[in-house]
Amino acid sequence: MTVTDNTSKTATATLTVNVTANTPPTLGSYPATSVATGGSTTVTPSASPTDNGSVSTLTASAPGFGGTLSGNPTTGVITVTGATPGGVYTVTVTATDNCGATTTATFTLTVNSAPTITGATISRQQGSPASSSQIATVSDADQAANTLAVTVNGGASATVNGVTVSGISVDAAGAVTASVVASCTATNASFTLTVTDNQSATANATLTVNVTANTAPTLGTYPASSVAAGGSTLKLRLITNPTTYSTRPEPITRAQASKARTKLNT
Ligand SMILES: [Ca+2]
Ligand SMILES: [Ca+2]
Repeated sequence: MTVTDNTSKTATATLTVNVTANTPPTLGSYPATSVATGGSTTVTPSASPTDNGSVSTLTASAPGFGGTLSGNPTTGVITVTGATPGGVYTVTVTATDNCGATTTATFTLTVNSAPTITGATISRQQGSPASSSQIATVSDADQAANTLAVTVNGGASATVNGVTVSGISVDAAGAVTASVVASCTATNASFTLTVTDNQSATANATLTVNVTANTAPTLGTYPASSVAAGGSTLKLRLITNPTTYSTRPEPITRAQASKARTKLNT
């Protein structure tokens, strides 16, 4: 540098400017993220991007991903829209500074298809023993059906109007079975079945249980019978039921005869 006065005398000195190298931007870390097929979400990093100069652009890309990924260079937030097709992707986020230096970070993006469930309509008779029925069918595009979780009214079992559903299981084909029993006073009941996949996506369906009335027991017919006063034996024979009884009259004691007569008269 040179200074000159009005008589053209000069003096010089040196100005030294030390230049340190540009540094690339910094990026926070991004969490693994799940989004529904066709859905949208935002992914927020642990820290906003920084730079000694300025962050010019923030971009994101994932090979095979069919949706849109866009980045905010100020906040670092990545916006995912139109996520498709289903699958697991590695998203690379690139921050570029005003000198063209870059820094990258990656995160896993899972595009998840929601599970499906179709509820059944079944019947039970009041007071009949518990039996197993198929209560629904489930599926999921991303995982085996028998790895899906199914609940009834939010739990492993439920009772509505005297109808109890319990012991839910799902087979590889997606058939959901459970033990279903109706009490002696049960009436028609419906239940909400919920299927949940490994990304916590859910779907609901209704299980309807139609309850038929209890019926009275059946009995065979009995013959008119007599017993001699003071006699010591009485011959009785069942005419129709149970059929496994001997058809031959069997001798019985007076005490047995009295007991049988009492029962017949009540
Ligand atoms: Ca820089
Ligand atoms: Ca799924």
